[in-house]
Amino acid sequence: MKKTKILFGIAILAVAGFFVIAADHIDAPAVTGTTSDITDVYAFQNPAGNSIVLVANVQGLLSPADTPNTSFDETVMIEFNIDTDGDAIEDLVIQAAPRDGKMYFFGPAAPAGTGTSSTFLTGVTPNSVDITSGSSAIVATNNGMSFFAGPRDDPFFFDFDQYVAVLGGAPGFNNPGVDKFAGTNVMSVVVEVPKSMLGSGTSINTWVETKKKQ
Ligand SMILES: [Ca+2]
Ligand SMILES: [Ca+2]
Repeated sequence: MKKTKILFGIAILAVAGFFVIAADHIDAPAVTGTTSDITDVYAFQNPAGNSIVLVANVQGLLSPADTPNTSFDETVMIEFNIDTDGDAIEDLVIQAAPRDGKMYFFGPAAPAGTGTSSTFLTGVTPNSVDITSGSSAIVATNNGMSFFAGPRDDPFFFDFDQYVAVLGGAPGFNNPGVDKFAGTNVMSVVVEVPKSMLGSGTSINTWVETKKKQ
């Protein structure tokens, strides 16, 4: 259940970000509105329980009008970190990098180094998927893995106005709430990985980093 706790922690961070700077969907000025700007991270099992789906959403608060003009930054790598032995240090990574209309995926494989700097995995054959431009998703599947990259409706639901009201003394949230993100898009990178490719550990912790080419 450690994974659940980690995901909850991410949700809390997002909420805290909201309060301070309007949204975690808008990070520091250097990354706001770019592929470096992570909005949310999701990880869950497929219904059969034999694979893990990892989702990194970036570049939040895109309007439908702006979405067709938005693309992934080719100088930014999105790295999924996967810790399989509970020490909060990545044992495996999956790296996603766009080039000429395709998103390339490297891994899962052990990274050359851990921490804040990353280099592309070597000795692995990357998978790729055509980057989706419209609402109809292009999904590529190879070797039991599935891949997607492109714009999606932002799945993060948050009743921000009522959140502010609760902070001001309101008794609680309404049912149903009002999704402040309704009608906005994110750029989404999704990879589904068989558990058999993630080692034999008893837990999986995962987080996402974005890395700008130096
Ligand atoms: Ca580890
Ligand atoms: Ca890393």
